Amino acid sequence: MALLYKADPVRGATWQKLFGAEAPEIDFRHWPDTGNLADIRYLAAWTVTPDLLASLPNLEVLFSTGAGVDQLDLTQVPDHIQVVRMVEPGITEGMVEYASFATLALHRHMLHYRKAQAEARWAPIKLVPAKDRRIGVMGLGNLGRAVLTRLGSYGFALSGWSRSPQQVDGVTCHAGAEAMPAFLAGCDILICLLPLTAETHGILCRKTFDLLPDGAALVNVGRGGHLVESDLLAALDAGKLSGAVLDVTEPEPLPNDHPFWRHPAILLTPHVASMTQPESAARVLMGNIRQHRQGLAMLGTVTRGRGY
Ligand code: NDP
Ligand code: OXD
Repeated sequence: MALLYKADPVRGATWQKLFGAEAPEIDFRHWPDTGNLADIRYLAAWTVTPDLLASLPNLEVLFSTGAGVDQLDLTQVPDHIQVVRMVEPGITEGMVEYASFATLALHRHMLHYRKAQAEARWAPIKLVPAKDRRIGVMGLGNLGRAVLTRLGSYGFALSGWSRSPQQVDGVTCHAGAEAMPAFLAGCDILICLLPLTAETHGILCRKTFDLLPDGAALVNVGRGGHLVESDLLAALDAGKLSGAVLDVTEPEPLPNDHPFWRHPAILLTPHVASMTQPESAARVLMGNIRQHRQGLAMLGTVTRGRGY
């Protein structure tokens, strides 16, 4: 029974060592050293091609090496293969840090001060207490919940929005499309932590921005495909939105002449909000393979019909 790893080679070398030491019963194979392809039951990859899948006749589970699975064309993955995304503490902690940083930067007017400094202007803005700043998170999954819990420690007023009803301590939760206007009306800072699916594609658009309070700000840490870029630029230029922190774009990287690079109200980072951490992720993968060998549920199993 073998696991084939085909992704970042540096992480692969770390995982090979860890599997050798902690899960010797799992035959870890690092692409391109595949050995006999018929032995491979598990594949860990960021993306796959139909040819690769077709070459693995006994594949049972495809593990995404990241938290999202939108980079995989699930229609190309045969139905009998389970798809599992990465749910591991390293990704969660990275996202909690980044979302805290972005929220605090917007809350404390750092985009304004960045511009003022560049212009040698001393331009203080009145401080808003955290309890009077309303933060809303779209997506109450593994990451959205963890982010809200940490933001709660600063005293912000918190709300969240998901597809099905959820409960998170200290957070006003909304669910479904019909609850979206009420949710958005209470977000001074809106954080997108949704998976990219057919339903969520383009969700950060003019209609959404219009439902936010005037001067609200946006943090997009989901996927570039969530955002309608021209609608964001129009909302910033009209003053409807006051700023945006964007970690994800479509495409990645952005072309050099893209307006986001130089927009004074946009803080752009190159998809670094969070990263799979090799050690903690390897242990989650080992745990999942052991669960699967025993016929038990795995952490992060994707529901194909929902796309996440
Ligand atoms: P989860 O699958 O755990 O959570 C997804 C949440 O989104 C759930 O609450 C779900 O609702 C909600 N949701 C899904 N579709 C809809 C919809 N149509 N309307 C309303 N809510 C919806 O995902 P994670 O928290 O683990 O990750 C979220 C995303 O973060 C990833 O898919 C990835 O795109 C992004 N990410 C970005 C990183 C970066 O570095 N920028 C790093 C890691 C992840 P329900 O609870 O009802 O199921
Ligand atoms: C992920 C990501 O999905 O890095 O893990 O965005």
